[in-house]
Amino acid sequence: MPPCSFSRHATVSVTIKLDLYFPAHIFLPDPNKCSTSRIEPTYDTARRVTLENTVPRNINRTNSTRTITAVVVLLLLNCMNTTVSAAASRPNILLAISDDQSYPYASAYGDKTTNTPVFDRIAREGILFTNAFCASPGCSPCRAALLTGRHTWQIEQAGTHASSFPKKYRVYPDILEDAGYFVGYTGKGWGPGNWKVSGRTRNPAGPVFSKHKAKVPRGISKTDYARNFQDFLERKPKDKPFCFWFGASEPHRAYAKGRGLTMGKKLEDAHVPPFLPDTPEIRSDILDYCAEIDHFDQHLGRMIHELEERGELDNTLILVTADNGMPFPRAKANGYEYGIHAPMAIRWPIVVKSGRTIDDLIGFVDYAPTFLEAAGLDVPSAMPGRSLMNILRSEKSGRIDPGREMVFSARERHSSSRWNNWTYPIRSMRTHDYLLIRNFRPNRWPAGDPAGFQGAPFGYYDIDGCPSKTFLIEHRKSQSFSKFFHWAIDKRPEFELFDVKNDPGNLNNLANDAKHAALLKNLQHKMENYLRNTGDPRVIDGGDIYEEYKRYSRIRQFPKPPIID
Ligand SMILES: [Ca+2]
Repeated sequence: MPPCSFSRHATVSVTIKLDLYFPAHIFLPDPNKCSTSRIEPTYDTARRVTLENTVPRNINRTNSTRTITAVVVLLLLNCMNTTVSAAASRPNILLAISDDQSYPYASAYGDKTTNTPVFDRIAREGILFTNAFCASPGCSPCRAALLTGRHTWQIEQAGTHASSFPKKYRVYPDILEDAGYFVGYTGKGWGPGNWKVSGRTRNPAGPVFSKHKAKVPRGISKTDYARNFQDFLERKPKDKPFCFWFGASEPHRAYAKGRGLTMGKKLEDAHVPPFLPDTPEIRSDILDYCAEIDHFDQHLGRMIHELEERGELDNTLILVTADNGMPFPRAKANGYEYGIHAPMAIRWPIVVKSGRTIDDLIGFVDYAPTFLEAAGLDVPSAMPGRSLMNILRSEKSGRIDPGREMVFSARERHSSSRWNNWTYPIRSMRTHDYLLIRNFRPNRWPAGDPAGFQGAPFGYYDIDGCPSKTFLIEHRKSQSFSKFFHWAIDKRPEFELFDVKNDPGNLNNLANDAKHAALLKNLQHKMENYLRNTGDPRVIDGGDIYEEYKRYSRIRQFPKPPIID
């Protein structure tokens, strides 16, 4: 017998009665822990439907006889349906992740060029997060960190781009599936990379639901994400909660050039980051990027409509974000703000008080622990991330958790863009006011070797091919624009320090500024300690192991550089 006087039936009955009379947030003894903890009386949509179907609508405090009758009926129903209720009391989990979208490109953040009413609704009816940071500025390592709840430097090959995904690192969809969840994904799961070579039988994001295709404009994925989600829901057993990964391929390049303008977006509305030239060409490229963000948002809207139709929306924890920053020079594949700072919002109305904006620093390693805790599961000790449940349950806005002092992001190899398929190792540490970056191999080219491949005049292949990259290369000697080119491609010092509030484009490196010397030392110490304590090979033994991890995508050949490090 557990050392506790509450049975599961008794607790459920009390919970239902409270659901009739009291607000959603009440503290009761937890029968499992015998300590005061939170119980969500309106947690269970299936149970609430039962309630509405069986209890007279006019039940009230003055009609005690009918109230007692209702409670007795509910007690009996619960005795009959304990197993079903136990499963249904867990929320559905919907992760919606776009591909290459930076903060603040969503209309909820005030961006004028994106049109994201669905993201805005999630934020309005839940929480808008202003400080969520990707685990890596690249697709596969960031997705692997999200899936495992571990930093990229803790998951071997999965911590670099387009490699493999060792089977020993468990992912949250598998853990939830073992706990009774129905699991699936559509669009882009974990990738690019080779999960089969690791002995896995499916993408780490789960079983794929991507067979439904749609007619779409050029540049947009043919996968009909929302229709596939519908397919997934139709296959879901009624008594199981679900865990679904909606991975859009947008706004990853390539874009149909000029599509943003064609859609009616205006050049003057485009938010041009400080490290890009403010020209019509760049603005138009940004409009095309925003047009693809809109596509992601529209499919999310169809998914939410589907959940509403099925009565499943309010018991679904929806988290919307992006895997890394915008595919522009000095953004994606960089440790700077526009490479790692992501849009993020969460809606889960039976637990989360709406209309809040949270400024706490959030890392992608926090999401798997959040999903597991929301599902009532233990968070494995190997996950360094911290569940967001305390923030979700809080009713406050602003900064909530004083323990959230810093978040980390990391990259190794991105594209094949240097001699010998070298990586470009970066670690970023973001506090509320500063961004510290360590470039572990400062003799290498951060955006890739300058030499082109197979006759191309220029390389820099860690920058996606695009009109903005072409513009920088073509204007590299222009008096007005050469600085933008050099910001994107020049070699960087080992340490960079930025004041993120006054320098959101991260252009003024304070690492050599005497006034910031003490701060730099303090932050370097914190970064070193954290990386060492979490087993980062880069600080423990130099991290040359990263050069050995196989890349499964295209490999390019470059001339041997003068310095081999
Ligand atoms: Ca991406």
